Amino acid sequence: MMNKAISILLAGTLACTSILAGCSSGQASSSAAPTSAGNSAAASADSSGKSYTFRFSEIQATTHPASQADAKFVDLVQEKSNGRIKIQVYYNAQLGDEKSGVQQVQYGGLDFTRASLGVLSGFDQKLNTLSLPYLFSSSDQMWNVLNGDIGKKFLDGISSSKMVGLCWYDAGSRNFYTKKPVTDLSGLKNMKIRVQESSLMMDMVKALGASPTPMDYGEVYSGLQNGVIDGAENNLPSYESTKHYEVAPNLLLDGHSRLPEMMLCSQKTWDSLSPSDQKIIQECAEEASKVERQLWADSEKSALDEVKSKGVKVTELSADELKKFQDAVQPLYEKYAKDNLDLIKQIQNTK
Ligand code: GTR
Repeated sequence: MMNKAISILLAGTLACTSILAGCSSGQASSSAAPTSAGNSAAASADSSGKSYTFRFSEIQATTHPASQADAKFVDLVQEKSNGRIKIQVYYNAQLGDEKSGVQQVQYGGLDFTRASLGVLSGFDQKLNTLSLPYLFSSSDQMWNVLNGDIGKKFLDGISSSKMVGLCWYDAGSRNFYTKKPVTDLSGLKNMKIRVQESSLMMDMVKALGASPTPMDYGEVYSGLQNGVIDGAENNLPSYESTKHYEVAPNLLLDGHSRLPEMMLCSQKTWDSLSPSDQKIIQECAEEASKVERQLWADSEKSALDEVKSKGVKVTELSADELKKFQDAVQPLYEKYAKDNLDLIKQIQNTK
């Protein structure tokens, strides 16, 4: 992962470059700077014919399924716009960490990003409801919720934060991984566990008896290596692609949270597009979501095989032990969703 100071500097430099580009072509938007249409056949189709180069911030490495789906999205947009709409993805947090990526999208300094609900619920508190531990019992059930009215309502709700929620990405279920072996709930007691910057995730770790330490994703590897933290929690493709398993080789498959992710467009960028270009972006995002879901399923399996082959000790929980985890987090439902219990029921009743 890139050093934070360098990445902020780089983000600043790129923003300036982009602002200059915007100024020279006389456009109001800093990053949505139309240039002369490279392909006049495309321009004569059903759009205004403007060309754009947008920026997309992705904190994951290029091998991660989210990154691969971002790349698919970019290709589809380029293809459907006949090359007029180009999107450059900056992987590996080159444009800053996840939270600052969302902030930049919010004020229009960046055009697109992809973010976990763990981070997004800091922007739209309603998303805490969807982030509750053990809310979804399977990936299929989660997708039936996300692809239905409830998912649509939460995507649309992000517009109050000056962003357009384009589609959902799967992010599997999250599991604890630790330097020392942990095989049951009591083993987590007082362990320093890294969490995303999320009050719900902090409360969840506390409810399970451990001590939450919020930390940037890019600092988790060294945090584990130096012993600043005893463990962390994440889904399997992230555990594998970051190589956190090298420094925390004990994986506890407790599947505490399914935190889906959203692809976001800046409202400012969105408003600069014609309705037909908006349609292209929306349709390509939905297509990328389908691709991501499949990529995710494949990579969850291969990531588990990969970490096992690297010597990771994997613990599965008995039904009784799993119930202890589920019981311990119940107070979070009261704290984060007491006004939304009907919605919780509706989600839980979705097959
Ligand atoms: C990953 C997610 C990232 C980031 C990370 C984290 O699963 O894809 O966007 O939120 O978790 O824990 O910081």
